[in-house]
Amino acid sequence: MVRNFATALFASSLLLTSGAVAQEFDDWLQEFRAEALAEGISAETYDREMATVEPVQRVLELNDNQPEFVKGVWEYLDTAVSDTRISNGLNNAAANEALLNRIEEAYGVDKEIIVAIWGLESSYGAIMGSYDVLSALATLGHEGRRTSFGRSQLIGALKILDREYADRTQLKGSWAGAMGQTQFIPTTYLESAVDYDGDGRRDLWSNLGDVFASTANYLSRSGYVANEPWGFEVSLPEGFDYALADRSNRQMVASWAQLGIERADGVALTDDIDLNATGYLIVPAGAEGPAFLVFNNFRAILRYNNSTSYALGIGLLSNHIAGDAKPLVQSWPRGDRPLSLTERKSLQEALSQRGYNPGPVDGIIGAGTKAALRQWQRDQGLPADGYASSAVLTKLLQS
Ligand SMILES: [Ca+2]
Repeated sequence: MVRNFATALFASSLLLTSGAVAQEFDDWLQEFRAEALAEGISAETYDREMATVEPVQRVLELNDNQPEFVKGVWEYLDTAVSDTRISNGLNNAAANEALLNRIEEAYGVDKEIIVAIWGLESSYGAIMGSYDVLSALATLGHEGRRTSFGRSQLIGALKILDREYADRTQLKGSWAGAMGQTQFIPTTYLESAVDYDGDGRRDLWSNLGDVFASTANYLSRSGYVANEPWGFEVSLPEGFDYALADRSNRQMVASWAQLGIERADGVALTDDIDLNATGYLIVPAGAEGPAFLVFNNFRAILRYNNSTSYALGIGLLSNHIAGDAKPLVQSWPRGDRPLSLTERKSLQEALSQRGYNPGPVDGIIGAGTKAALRQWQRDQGLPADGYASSAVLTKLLQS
């Protein structure tokens, strides 16, 4: 009897809890309504579309997920630039050659880069995400570590519906609200999507002209420069100061050539390129791995997804699609590995204990930690690449 009573109490408190959560989410939707209306969304659109919005547990889980382990850039590239993705890219580029040529000409963006983005974002239209974008964005806007992103993108998605650019059944995408064949978030859609075929809709889900032109338009608006390479592998002279390999250190090709940097494929650095083209050096796996000189177009690709691995994946895949890929001269340090979150924190602690200032012990290898690591490497007579690998942590702990 008592036990039954306790069970009943427990069950009713569970119901109360989930009821309270639902009520709280509904209250938030009501509160957000005023914000959406102030942004120009009609009350009719808001009430019609938001009536069916629900919090998505899986979105919350993915949003909270800060992985303990990260992949080495080479592992990422193995998938991004796999044989399958290359051959599908060649086939898809050939099947759409005339359309891609027209769009390349119109926007000044290399068609191989457009195809590579299409390939990485959705496997050439095969995987676009099946989350209801409004529900996913409302979930992010309501709670978690990206509420301002969720709210602004939710407003964007509602504008798309309010202006009838797309209907609700089309508004499917990734858990973070990226939509269509090249995965535009709603605000990017509103700013950069193009109705290339002139049918009155900016259809990034099923119209390839709209997909390619929108992607080219976004890259162009992000500073893409026609007739400039994204980058290429380089070889660095003996004793090179790796502190120069930094995103903030942008120099003209002529200056890099003066430092003794050469193209890894043996072509002179100053051949076939505007000597005033400005680039920076990246060593994505530290001094033990390959180095690349990257230009404005690499930065434009980073505006798509702010990850060096991603931009490198796009660049290398585009070389394959253009038919001029060369194998890397310097191989990746596959025997080493990037540090886990716990190890990144112990690296920061160890630097701090040795009198270097890496900033807060948060496991984020930002500019401060890199500078501290470089200083320690310099003091040890090691290449100052600031790359936090398992090998460097071992040396640091032994020092
Ligand atoms: Ca269209």
